[in-house]
Amino acid sequence: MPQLLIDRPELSSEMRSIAEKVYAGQRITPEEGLHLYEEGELSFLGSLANFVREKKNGDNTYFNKNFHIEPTNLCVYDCKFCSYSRLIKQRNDPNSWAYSMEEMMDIVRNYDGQPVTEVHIVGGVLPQYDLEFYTTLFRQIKSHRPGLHVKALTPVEYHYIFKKAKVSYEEGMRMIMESGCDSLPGGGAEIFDPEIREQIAADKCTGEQWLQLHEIWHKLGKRSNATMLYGHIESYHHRIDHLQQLRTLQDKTGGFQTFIPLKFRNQDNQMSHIPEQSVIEDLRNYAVSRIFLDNFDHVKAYWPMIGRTVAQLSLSFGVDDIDGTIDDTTKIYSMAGSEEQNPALTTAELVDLIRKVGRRPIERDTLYNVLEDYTEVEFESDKAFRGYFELPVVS
Ligand code: V47
Ligand code: SF4
Repeated sequence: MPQLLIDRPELSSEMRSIAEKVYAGQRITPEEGLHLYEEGELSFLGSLANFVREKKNGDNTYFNKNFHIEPTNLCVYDCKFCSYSRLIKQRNDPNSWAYSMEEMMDIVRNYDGQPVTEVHIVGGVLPQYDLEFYTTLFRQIKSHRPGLHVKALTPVEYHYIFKKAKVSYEEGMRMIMESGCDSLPGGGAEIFDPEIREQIAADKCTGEQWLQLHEIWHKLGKRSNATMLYGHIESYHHRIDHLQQLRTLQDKTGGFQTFIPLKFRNQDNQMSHIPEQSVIEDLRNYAVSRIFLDNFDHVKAYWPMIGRTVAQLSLSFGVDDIDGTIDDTTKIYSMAGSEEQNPALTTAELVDLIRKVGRRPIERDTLYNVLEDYTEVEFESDKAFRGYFELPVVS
């Protein structure tokens, strides 16, 4: 099958040599990555990325049972792409919120008795949500439900709260680990290039600081995710630079679990004049990321951001994870114009999405331990559907 791709007569010698490298399990260079972005045709990229995906994960397509807590959308920063945040002076805006510790614990308690395995905590940055606040929150969650994996906050928050508490990155990271934070989500990475970052996300932690905090976290033996915000004012060159910096850190620590490309959504933010990229470009981006990041085990299409249909398509373009049930607990992407306005999927719906494109639905925990293989599991809804077609025909 791969041979068929290489044998295409119209393939340039550069593309053939890249394909040969990928099939031989060799790493491609940044120049070759750039060439894929600039010249790679969709079906060619898809075949190569699918080869890598199947080599690493077969048909397995991972999801989890999770919910989010977004402590506040008030923020001291003013990222130009952010539709979700409000400045402190807008605290009376009906679309702003700031939960107390007790309100956040109520959200956790709402899931008592439900089979969720992960809480994902991320939101705006505010002085009152400081190191003391978050370490207390993590302790309270763990004491209420020790088995719930706490995936919380990004270097954007950590840089801010450690500075305010006058602790070093190393001390701060140890403190949050000891208080019950289990892993870091991938947010806040945006684009590492300083010139682009300055224009879209001035003042918050730099790309270098983002990488440094993840490195320290990995050296404590913990895992994290990585993202890239694409499809705004960056060029392919900036994307490759970003991917290259992630690949280099991953060589050093091996601590990243999954890479999540985040498509710039343009509703109601200061960059709304920039048109969103096409679905073809989204699929090309998933594919190039999968091919380039040879040392990442997983690439995720976050369905509340990209929509469930494109998430399904992405499974043929290098993606092997579509995130979780979510239960309508995040507003970041509904406020930015995603087609998913109330993101919530039942297990049966997630499984159905994955099965319909011929892949194996696997429920995982945050660290990719397999919890259940749903390939052959039948849901009540499947039975009802089959029953409908099996009704005896009355003449
Ligand atoms: O850092 C904000 C992005 C991120 C917009 O680790 C936007 O499993 C596009 O990182 N258009 C936070 N993107 C979300 C995030 C994440 C999501 C799902 C799973 C995981 C994980 C991590 O959202 C921010 C920023 O890059 N973002 N606004 C927007 N208008
Ligand atoms: Fe604040 Fe995060 Fe939005 Fe930036 S992306 S304004 S840091 S909430």
